[in-house]
Amino acid sequence: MALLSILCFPDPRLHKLAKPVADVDARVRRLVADMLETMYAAKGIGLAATQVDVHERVIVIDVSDERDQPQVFINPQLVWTSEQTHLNEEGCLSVPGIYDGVQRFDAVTVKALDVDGGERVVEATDLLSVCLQHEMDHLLGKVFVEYLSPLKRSRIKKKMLKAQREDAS
Ligand code: K1U
Ligand code: ZN
Repeated sequence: MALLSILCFPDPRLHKLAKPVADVDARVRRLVADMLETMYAAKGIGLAATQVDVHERVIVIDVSDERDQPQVFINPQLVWTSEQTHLNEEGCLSVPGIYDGVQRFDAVTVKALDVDGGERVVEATDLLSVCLQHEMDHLLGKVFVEYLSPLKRSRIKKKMLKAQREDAS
């Protein structure tokens, strides 16, 4: 397994549209294993392949307290959303140190392939629902700061660029 590097906002590669996975083969299983290792090392609850510069529809999530219940979603499709929405505090491993509120569906049903290529249908609520919506946005090239006001987004962009310049020097 290998630790992958996570792209940081405002890297333009975070805005690429991910393509469907054609075949859940050894290469994809290796990507999933590396993404899980990377997500756990970064102390995240989710990670989309886009964030590690792989533009394929693969997501890993673990919202368990014990961090021992990894979930894999390959080619995820949103098949149902609740009418009710809720403002949730979100963070993102690609926008370190920034947390803000995003309106999301309370519950969603997602159809996807698992790591063995089998179909799974997941009815998600609470943190799993929020995380799935956040990660599926990544696959569409959307970062959560795009839901915030232009002023907030521009302040976050400046802050991230300054931090990246300081890290590089
Ligand atoms: O996609 C990512 O960058 C992972 C992200 C997932 C996420 C967190 C919170 C709400 C929606 C999606 C993270 O794991 S950020 C770090 C984190 O562990 C966290 C932050 C806020 C609340 C709960 C967890
Ligand atoms: Zn994110």
